[in-house]
Amino acid sequence: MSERDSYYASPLGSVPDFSFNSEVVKVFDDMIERSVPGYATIIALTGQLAGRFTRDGESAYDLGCSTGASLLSMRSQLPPGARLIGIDTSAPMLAQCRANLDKHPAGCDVTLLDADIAATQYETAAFFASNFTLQFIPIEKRQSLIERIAAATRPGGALVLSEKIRFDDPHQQTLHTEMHHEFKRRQGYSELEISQKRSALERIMQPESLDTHRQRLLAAGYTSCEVWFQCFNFMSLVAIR
Ligand code: GEK
Repeated sequence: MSERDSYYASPLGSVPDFSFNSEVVKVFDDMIERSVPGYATIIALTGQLAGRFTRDGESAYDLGCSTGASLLSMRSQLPPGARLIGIDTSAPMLAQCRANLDKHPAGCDVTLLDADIAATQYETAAFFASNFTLQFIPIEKRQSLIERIAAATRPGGALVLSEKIRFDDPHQQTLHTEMHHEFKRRQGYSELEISQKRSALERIMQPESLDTHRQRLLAAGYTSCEVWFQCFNFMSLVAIR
């Protein structure tokens, strides 16, 4: 577990765009746990889903692996001869991820790649996890990325896609945004921390609607997809190839 997050506790004047830098990495585990309702459940059950789809000798990917929470959960459920591949563009995230994996070395091999998930050639794999990463990819790149992931998912394999979402209905959008901010206040974040983090993410994180995600997954070649978890404006889908 990281240090307690107080990254946005002091007034910054003009708030720079959010970056996955070494200062954020120090507090990242606490930040995401106190910012995403249901995060611990999604991570634990990503492992359970990975275990169901991945057979001995097969590969599974974690896209945007950060400090390794999903990789550790997946590795605890995968057969010993499986192979895990974690990808991230942040070198400090990958260094912390390697350190966390080395603290709990039991289980299958894990390869970490310093790479852009939108520019990666994927090998055939049984399972892909993308937990809160697609939202940072420019919208115009998302369709072709999901198509390449779908093409690399073996028939019968799956993608777990977790994202912050927006709602087309303005009443629902307001309700879930306010419920999320209330969740953050109850996790100990101040109004200043909530508003500065929101400004920092505004330009670099673009949530889409559940319907947009669903249509993209089906158009890309997944045969079915269903929401298996949702809490306010955060959800996780499982798409089956
Ligand atoms: C978890 N999945 O703990 N290619 C690769 N990685 C990227 C890219 C990209 N183009 N853009 C951003 N990232 C994790 C949490 S965090 C979500 C994922 C959040 C990486 C970025 O460096 C960061 O580590 C991660 O995606 C997003 O379940 O902070 O809200």
